[in-house]
Amino acid sequence: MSQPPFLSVSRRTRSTPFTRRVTENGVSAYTVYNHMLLPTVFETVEADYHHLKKHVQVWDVACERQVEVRGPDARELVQWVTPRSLRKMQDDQCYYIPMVNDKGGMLNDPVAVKISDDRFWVSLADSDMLYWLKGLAIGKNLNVDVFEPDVSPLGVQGPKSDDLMADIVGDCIRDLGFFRHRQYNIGGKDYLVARSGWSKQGGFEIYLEGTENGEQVWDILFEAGEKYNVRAGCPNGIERIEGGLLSHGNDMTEENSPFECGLGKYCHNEAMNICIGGDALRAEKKTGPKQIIRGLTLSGARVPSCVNPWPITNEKGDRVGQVTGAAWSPDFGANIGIGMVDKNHWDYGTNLTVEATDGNRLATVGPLPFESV
Ligand code: THG
Repeated sequence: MSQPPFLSVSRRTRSTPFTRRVTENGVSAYTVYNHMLLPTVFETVEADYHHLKKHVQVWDVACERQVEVRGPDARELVQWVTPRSLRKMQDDQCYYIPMVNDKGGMLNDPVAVKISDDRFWVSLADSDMLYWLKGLAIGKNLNVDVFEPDVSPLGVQGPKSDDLMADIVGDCIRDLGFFRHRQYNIGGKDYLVARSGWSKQGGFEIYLEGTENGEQVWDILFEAGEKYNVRAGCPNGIERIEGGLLSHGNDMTEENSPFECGLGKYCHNEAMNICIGGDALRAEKKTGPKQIIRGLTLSGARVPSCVNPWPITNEKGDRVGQVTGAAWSPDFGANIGIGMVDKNHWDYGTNLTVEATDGNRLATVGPLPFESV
């Protein structure tokens, strides 16, 4: 087997306030996300997985870039771009929001962080929503500033993350609700900290403002974390499939609707009446989607990584879907995958064929997230 290619790092593949620490902690692979470095592996994906599910990790997820929307029309702009109703959203809440185009296709699936009625951060997945939001604000002549602030989320993920954070900021953080945020003092400075993150192991995201204190915050976490066996980590390709966490650009693109992505619960009638793409979404809500995201269990030896979608076929050989992520799950003792499956084939228990890179596999359709063992 030939070595995988290296990534050439330059100014365009932006570094983060934590990159030096990530390097010192032995990062072994990166991807690029929002034009910024995102670690993908430290030891091995499988070793990182076991550690994440048992201890606590610090994640450089600065690539979850923020678009700040600030001004009297901030809420109007954010509500215009999502079918999720923001009416009940409180000033300490984060909402997972589908962002759709004029046809109802998924442009992004960010976390919206509400700071006040006239100030939101839209914490992006990997697509250039800064220009979409800026363009819409200009086109509609809204009274808002739209810009990318110098804010870099740092994840603290894993079952021991509450203990670690409580040691640093006090036991009050244990009461922070899921997808709620508050200011906490770390090393003499207040930061917005939310209970959120791209794992199902529990944890927080510290929104570092400015670049200069990145290593200080990192070092505080590692010093206090020694007794919890803290390590540098990153979003994990096995754990995220088990947990059914979607990756925009991989599991879904602009070709897919929120209903296809299992995000129909975030499409509210009152919001679809006013948001971009709302007409298309209301029509699809009546008929139902033509395909839907599912978990798949694949037979055979350990699967290779799924770089480009693997076709799913039925017994006649017709294409009825595609797998967009797959991995061997040690805890399930099986190959697990995530993918879109057409109506008529999407019932749990349906057996299909997946054309993986290294050959065909039997596949059984099941729920997402995978049900815990
Ligand atoms: N945190 C922050 N920004 C982000 C991500 C994050 N931006 C990029 C990316 N992740 C956006 N995508 C997701 C996908 C899933 C979730 C969050 C962001 C997530 N989903 C919960 C789940 O599926 O269980 C449910 C959340 C809910 O229903 O409210 O957490 O991770 N800052």
